[in-house]
Amino acid sequence: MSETMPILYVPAPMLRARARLVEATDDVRALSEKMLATMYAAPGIGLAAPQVGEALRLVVLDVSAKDAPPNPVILLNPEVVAVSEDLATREEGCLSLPGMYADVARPHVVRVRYQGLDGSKQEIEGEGLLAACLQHEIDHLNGVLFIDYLSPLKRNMFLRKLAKDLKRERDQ
Ligand code: GNR
Ligand code: NI
Repeated sequence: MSETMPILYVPAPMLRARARLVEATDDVRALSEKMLATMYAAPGIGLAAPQVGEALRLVVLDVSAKDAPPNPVILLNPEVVAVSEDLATREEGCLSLPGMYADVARPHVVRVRYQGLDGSKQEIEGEGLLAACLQHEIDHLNGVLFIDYLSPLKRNMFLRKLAKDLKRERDQ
């Protein structure tokens, strides 16, 4: 397996930046391999380049079940092009907010246009967990985190708890 990368935690400014378009280059292919290794090691079901310190519109994900064969997907410049009217609520977590989980309502189905690692145009339609993951990762490319969908009270509670948890970890 490829080498892993350190994951940035809130409040790293990179997590609030807008990421730049990427081209299908060898560097981006190498980065996507390292991101997949980082995501699987975490473990997580998705990872966006800003979470590993690269302000690029690059996402990796794998929502396959634990007992199923791996199904890595790499998306360059993903964009949501259609969403269902119906919403689904599920509990989300984020590798950049370790230990924090909250219910988030999002469109149940999304269609996403992106480029593959060879630069080819692709589309993927996802529902359920895949839809939530696609939207969560694309949000990262725009500096948006799942806690932004919570009430300010709940968000601030999370942020204070996270700061405390991370300080405790540093001081240990
Ligand atoms: O591992 C992750 N799980 C998850 C669960 C529900 C909705 C979205 C996600 S993505 C998250 C990994 C992550 O932080 N990706 O940016
Ligand atoms: Ni995340």
